[in-house]
Amino acid sequence: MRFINAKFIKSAEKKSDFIIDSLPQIAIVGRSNVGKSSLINLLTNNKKMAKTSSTPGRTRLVNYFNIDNKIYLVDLPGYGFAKASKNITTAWDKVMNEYFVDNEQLKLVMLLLDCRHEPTNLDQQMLDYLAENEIPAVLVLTKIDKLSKSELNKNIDKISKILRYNKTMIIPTSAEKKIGVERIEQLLDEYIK
Ligand SMILES: Nc1nc2c(ncn2[C@@H]2O[C@H](COP(=O)(O)OP(=O)(O)OP(=O)(O)O)[C@@H](O)[C@H]2O)c(=O)[nH]1
Ligand SMILES: [Mg+2]
Repeated sequence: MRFINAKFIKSAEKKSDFIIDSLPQIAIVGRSNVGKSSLINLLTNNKKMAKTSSTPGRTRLVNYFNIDNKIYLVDLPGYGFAKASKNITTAWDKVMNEYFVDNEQLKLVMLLLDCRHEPTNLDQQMLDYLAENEIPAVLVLTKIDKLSKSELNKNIDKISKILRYNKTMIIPTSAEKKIGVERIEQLLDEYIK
């Protein structure tokens, strides 16, 4: 699918605010600052669509973007925000769990990883959690403009080994250099059918 018309619909703080209708949902998760909001801006070709920030933990709500009345892209709060208090972490778990469990419209989760860093325990836990709940997930690498081609390939090998995830299925992207849009568009076609 091509993303033509994207529209921010709403931010939800709790389960009763979540959108439940007939449109498929594609969610974006990953640690704070990994580039979730930037990926939405890349896909929708609009730098102002989702709020980005150099301050980690900016997006604390579940944000819904309607794409051509075909799907929702859902920007989820980042995990592993170092400054978050224990309470915020717990609130995060609760909202996430409510979002993921029994969400029949959720067709795919894109789990974002910064291509420069090794996956953390939280990334591993997220991937395991999705697998346990039988939610399809793909790995998307962000910020590939920050590495040379050979460094990137080395890191893809490493990430694929650590997470035991087929490396040909890992999608490299750069919001900065606008790389990866076509592959994600093709991928979504497979999951929203
Ligand atoms: N060079 C480069 N910088 C990027 C890229 N994607 C995101 N960034 C930068 O990384 C920072 C965080 O990006 P966000 O998109 O706000 O990250 P996020 O995952 O939404 O963060 P939270 O909402 O706080 O969890 C910003 O300063 C972005 O400009 C990219 O592809 N290349
Ligand atoms: Mg964000």
